[in-house]
Amino acid sequence: MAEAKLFPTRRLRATPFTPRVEAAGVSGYTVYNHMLLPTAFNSLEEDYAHLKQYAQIWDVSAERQVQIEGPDAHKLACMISARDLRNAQPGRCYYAPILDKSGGFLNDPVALCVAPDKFWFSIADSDLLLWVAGIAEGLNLDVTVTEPDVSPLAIQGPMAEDLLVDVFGEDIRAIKFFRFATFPFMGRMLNIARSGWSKQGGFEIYLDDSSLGLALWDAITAKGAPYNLRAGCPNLIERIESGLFGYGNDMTNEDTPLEVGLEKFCALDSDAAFIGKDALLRQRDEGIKKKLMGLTIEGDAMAAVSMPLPCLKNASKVGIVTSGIYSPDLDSNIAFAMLDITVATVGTVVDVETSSGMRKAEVCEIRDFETRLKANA
Ligand code: THG
Repeated sequence: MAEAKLFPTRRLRATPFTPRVEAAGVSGYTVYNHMLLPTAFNSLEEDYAHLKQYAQIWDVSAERQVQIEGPDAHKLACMISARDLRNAQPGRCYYAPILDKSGGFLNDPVALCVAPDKFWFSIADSDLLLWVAGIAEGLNLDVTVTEPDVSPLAIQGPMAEDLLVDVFGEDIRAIKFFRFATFPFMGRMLNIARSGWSKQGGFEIYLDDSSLGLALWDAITAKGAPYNLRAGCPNLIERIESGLFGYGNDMTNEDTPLEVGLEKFCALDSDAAFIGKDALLRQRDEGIKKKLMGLTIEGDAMAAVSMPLPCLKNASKVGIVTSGIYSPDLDSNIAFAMLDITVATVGTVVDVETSSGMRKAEVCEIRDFETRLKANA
């Protein structure tokens, strides 16, 4: 695609941290929930190597919160979430597929139970607010559905914990994975969770007052030197190795959790009721026709896949590569591909139509990338 600049307008929102992100030398953005989301600083490969060794500060404000608050908040949260939230506890995060009536993904947020009557759905890139507010209105539920002034700032990497201890104190260490606690900052109490869109460890700070964005960034970077802290962002190479899927790229409303391999986050074997459940149960009985799998693609180091690449078997189309790039640590091109069930088996070889010609590719389990990295380590 052309390397033209994005023209800023009111519809393309900056974040409370944008001035610092710019000063840190952001080299690429994507648009996510109508907001700027950095995609690279130095280069994808340098950012990746640094993320695996040190600490990075990520402006992930674009992971907007859909807030549901009021007497019917829990009821509505349960209805829209395939994840069983019936026992949701304050201080916990839940990866929660949100499905339409056919079982197709509308979003795959992290749901935070902020209080028994208050939930934040920390969303991927789709206008989930409209769906949630529409259901609330249609059912006349006693809730308010809003996008509050909340902007997540992630600290990721193996040194993230020590850094945040220097900023917020030893209590940071007590936060368990996918839990959050509150910490004071300039007169506010911020939710800080042990979570984030990498598998290098780290935290997400939910800043609930935009006017403190630069002060928060500066307070953290002031303590960053011992940890070689740099600005970073979700990294394409690391997230493919780690098996983290991007909504809109790896799955859309055409795909269900069974096809993407996310059924473990869906309450199919309980009496939890949620939108899309009947369709998923039917699909489970009938069997899926396509599945998201891993691929290793042969040949020279591939550039980041920016458009779906056709996958062929005996010259017939059998699927698409949804995300892919060269992994330095695996010394291989790695990818996710949505494949016809007839070829979605480990060891099957398909042809991928890349920008640099046809290449052979071998199907693997997505978790094999992480297994191979651990074996190499
Ligand atoms: N953080 C926050 N909001 C987000 C994301 C995030 N919104 C958009 C996007 N990322 C949502 N997608 C994911 C996908 C996976 C995970 C988090 C967000 C994740 N999964 C863990 C895993 O698969 O091992 C744990 C899941 C669990 O145990 O519930 O971390 O990153 N705020």
